[in-house]
Amino acid sequence: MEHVNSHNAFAEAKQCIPGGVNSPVRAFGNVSVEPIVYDHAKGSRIWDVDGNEYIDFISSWGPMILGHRPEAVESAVRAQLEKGYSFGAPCVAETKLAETVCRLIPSAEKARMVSSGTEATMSAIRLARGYTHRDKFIKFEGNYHGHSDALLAAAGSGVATLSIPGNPGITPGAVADTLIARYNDLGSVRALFEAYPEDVAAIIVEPIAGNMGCVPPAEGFLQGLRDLCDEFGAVLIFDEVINGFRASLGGAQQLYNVMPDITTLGKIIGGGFPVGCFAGRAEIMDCLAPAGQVYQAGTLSGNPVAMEAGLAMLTELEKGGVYEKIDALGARLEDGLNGIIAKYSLPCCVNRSGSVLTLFFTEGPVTDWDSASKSNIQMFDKYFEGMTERGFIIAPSQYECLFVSAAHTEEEIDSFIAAADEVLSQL
Ligand code: HOZ
Repeated sequence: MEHVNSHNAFAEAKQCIPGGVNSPVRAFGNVSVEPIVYDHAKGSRIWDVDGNEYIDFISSWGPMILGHRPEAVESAVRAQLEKGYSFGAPCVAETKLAETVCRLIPSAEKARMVSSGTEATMSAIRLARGYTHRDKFIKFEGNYHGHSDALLAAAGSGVATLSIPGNPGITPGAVADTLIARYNDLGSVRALFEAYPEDVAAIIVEPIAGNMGCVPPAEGFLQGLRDLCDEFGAVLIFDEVINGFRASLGGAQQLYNVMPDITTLGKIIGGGFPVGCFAGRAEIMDCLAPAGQVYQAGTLSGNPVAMEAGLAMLTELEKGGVYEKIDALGARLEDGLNGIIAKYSLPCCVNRSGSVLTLFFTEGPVTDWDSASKSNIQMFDKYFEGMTERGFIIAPSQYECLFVSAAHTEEEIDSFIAAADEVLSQL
């Protein structure tokens, strides 16, 4: 494959954008290949600026659950463009989207729209603190909740990928109330509550972790968090920016039947446009200004184009059939990869939750950051390079996930498995 135009475009980007990217994982810091610069996408396919065609398994890190440019979303966006694209004032679509969120997400009674997952999570923490009048919160090592100061401690995603130490720019004061527990380890959470019984405002958790690779919750882990929050009077926040409308139409909370107090959403809820949302029990949500005293705001919050895109996306998902399809494709992919691992006795394992999957280059089991970080990054690099050369786009980091969409076919999954067989046989 020729990558001349991509190379030149990225070189130009580096002149005016730090590192050439607007989000660090995209810089391919975990692998030895240069970033690919894309031109257009449709369905399961994406094309770079050299005209190379790939099957896309990043799916914009999750939002393109129906594949790229589904007709329903495109026509909703076009229709709104004719009517105006930023009002900085209420619009009907934001109410319809909030109603839809409250209908689909089991624990949501009221919802506030923002423009990104980062905004949703940082606002959810502020809200939990304002509601409980407590300062501290618990997060998990290897979980990633966007890039606000207090939440970046021991984070997954790009922080883990690039091994960024200590997060320069974040003051000790900003993280003084951030307590770190171990994912899937209820004992580590209880120990923090017992050390600060009156001070913990909230637990924030990715109910299915997706930023240290895919790491599903152990049996009883989420219910255990619910119970601990009830025992110590803390708010439980599920960060469902990845899992929301992905793990099921009602997110991970519906799949595991554990209800948080606040849920953060992003990615799919915007249909590919920049939307975030936090939603929860009315009693808590009504602490937000102007109903209450906890301040949070945004000029582009509830943007009409983004709201129409999200609404069209959720309406399509509500028609049914998508989750059965993508989960079955995910299972087919998992089986294929496990077959290859067995065939070549590779020190690898696969973690999957529905349509989200990670091939880890460690024997596993991978249940937390400690076990995920044992992965062999050199092997991952070779796998990534081999798959890219064969026309498959996967996340350029061991600590991210592969996303199957409803636009993928069984044939495409089988061709991925055949390519992976070739690549992994040479490791
Ligand atoms: N935080 C995203 C991965 N978990 C990466 C976002 C991006 O680079 O687009």
